[in-house]
Amino acid sequence: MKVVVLTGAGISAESGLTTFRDSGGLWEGHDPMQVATPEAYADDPGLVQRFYDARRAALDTVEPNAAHHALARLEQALGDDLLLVTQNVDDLHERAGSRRVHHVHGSLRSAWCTACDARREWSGPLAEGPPCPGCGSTSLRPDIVWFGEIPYGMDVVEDALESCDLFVSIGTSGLVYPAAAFVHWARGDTLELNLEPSAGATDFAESRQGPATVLVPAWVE
Ligand code: BJW
Repeated sequence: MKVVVLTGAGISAESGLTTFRDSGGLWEGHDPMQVATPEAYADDPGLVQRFYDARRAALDTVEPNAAHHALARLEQALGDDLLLVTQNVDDLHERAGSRRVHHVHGSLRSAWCTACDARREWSGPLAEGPPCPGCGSTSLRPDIVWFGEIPYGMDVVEDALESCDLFVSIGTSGLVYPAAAFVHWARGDTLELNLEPSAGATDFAESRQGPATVLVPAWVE
């Protein structure tokens, strides 16, 4: 049985990472959604770098939860028949034991040098403008897909959805494309697991409501 699982911010909420649209909170007086754009970065790179530096540092304070662990067990059971696609830029799936995580919106643990185009693992801050270890320029930005940029590895996701038996969407509001359209690309059965019905809930064959730490282990077992 070929399964594609998509995760969003809701799966990490119970680990202590705030979601984008539930919190309604501001960061240094800015809507997080206004910070996650190339235009915001061009206008004020320091502000955007501090936003991501803070989120990168926060990763060290949180742990994967029961939902991340359940998906790692699912990978052990299904092997190559599972494609785990995440919109999240945290590393909680990997720390729960998932070996093959497809990060379509990039990763906080990676920096991208726009001068030499290299991407490399990164754990410290970027706001101070550290030199790129490869070319020495100070052109490192978070390796994150912002609005208007092209998500990573969409060909792999599209192929997997077109040949899957089941697509499961977990903890995402269904407001951001292309992930919001995956339910339409999926050939097989479709299931949503979310705290509340998402914007696309009625497009799924089944939609279950509740916290991810309850719904995901129950679905996997
Ligand atoms: C729980 C829970 C618990 C809470 N348990 N659940 C008009 C129409 C259609 C499209 C567009 C349009 N105008 C522009 C576009 C395109 C645009 C887009 O979608 N805009 C929309 C706003 C309309 N998209 C893009 O620009 C994308 N690129 C693109 O389309 O390129 C073209 C292309 C595509 C494909 C092939 C080739 C070319 C890029 C999108 C980049 C998104 N980037 C961000 C920020 C960067 C990452 C970061 O900083 O972390 O990614 S935006 C932000 O939203 C982040 C997230 O990954 C993403 C999705 O959010 P998510 O995960 O759904 O979180 P929330 O907060 O919205 O929802 C959480 C959910 O969890 C809620 O439902 C809760 O109820 C639930 N929940 N606790 C279970 N305990």
